[in-house]
Amino acid sequence: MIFLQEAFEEALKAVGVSFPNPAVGAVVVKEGKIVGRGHTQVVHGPHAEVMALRDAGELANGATLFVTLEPCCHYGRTPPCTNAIIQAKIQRVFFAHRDPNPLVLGKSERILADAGIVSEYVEPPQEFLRYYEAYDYFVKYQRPFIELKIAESADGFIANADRAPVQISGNEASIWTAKWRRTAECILIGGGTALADNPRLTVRGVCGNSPQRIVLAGARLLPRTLHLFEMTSPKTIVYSRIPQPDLKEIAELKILPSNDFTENWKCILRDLQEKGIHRLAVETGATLMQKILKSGLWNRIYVIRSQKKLGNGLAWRSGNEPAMQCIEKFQDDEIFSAIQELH
Ligand code: AOF
Ligand code: ZN
Repeated sequence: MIFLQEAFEEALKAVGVSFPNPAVGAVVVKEGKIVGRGHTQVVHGPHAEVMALRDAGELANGATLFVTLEPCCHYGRTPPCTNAIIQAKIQRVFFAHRDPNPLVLGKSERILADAGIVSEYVEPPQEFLRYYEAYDYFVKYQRPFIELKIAESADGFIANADRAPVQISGNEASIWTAKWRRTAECILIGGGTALADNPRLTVRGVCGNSPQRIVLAGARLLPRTLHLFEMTSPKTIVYSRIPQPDLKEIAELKILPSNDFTENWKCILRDLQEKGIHRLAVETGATLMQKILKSGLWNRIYVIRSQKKLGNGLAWRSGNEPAMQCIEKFQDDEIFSAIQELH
């Protein structure tokens, strides 16, 4: 369904903008052509459907609406999208996910049917099958969905022995990573990775927003020269146990309360929960990965395994890892994943 794919591309523009509302995209289609597009605006602003219908104007009359999430039918901070759809005289609605919000779930289909509008659930495109996994989780548990990612060589190393950065995975995996990053509102790395790899953590090569950057610096001092501090809007958030004099004014500094990793991790997750963040992407090195796995406070893990061997280097596995399944095969890499039930 090409138009649903287009609606998801729209939805990506709302990630990191619309939270705590879900990031939704919509397109209005008439005679095989897109005549209106829209995505969810900042909270209190219009929903995706309203934006797309405004964009289409008169052309919405008799048209089909493709929307990534079941349209809302309740008065929240904004009026129901079902009203806007009925008023615009849309003929048919396709949506790709049922809204778990109890005020909405399953109700819009009947309201639209009563107005003579057929609405139908259709499965999302393959790439977006897990797109609303984090939103569903947030609605159910009021907590962010935590996704971990690490890349290893065929012989299980994540870096050379001297910790010098080395490109392990290939081009297709880099695109996969960019596409993964753009679905998260926040991305977190450890202080060790920040210092060794000096990453930018931006979304490049594909459309989408770069997530808010977060560094868990622990007891490491970070210099202001890192790429992470080049962009000051929004400022990168740095959690540390020590003051970071070099980062005053260029980062959002937060002091961690404890010497215990799990306590600190809970504190970070609470902050994200309060902000209404649905998905946290974590790109870890060996130490942080093992600490998070040990804490049990994570939801999904991705391991990119390259066909390339390093021969020697920094290993990350300690036996703590869950059993994983291959979910994607590329020319140079395979992606393995596991999910754990966490309430
Ligand atoms: C839609 N389209 O783009 C979004 C929806 O308080 P409100 O009025 O902004 O409503 C928020 C709820 O609406 C949110 O909890 C979720 O159930 C739904 N989000 N619905 O039709 C959208 N973002
Ligand atoms: Zn709505």
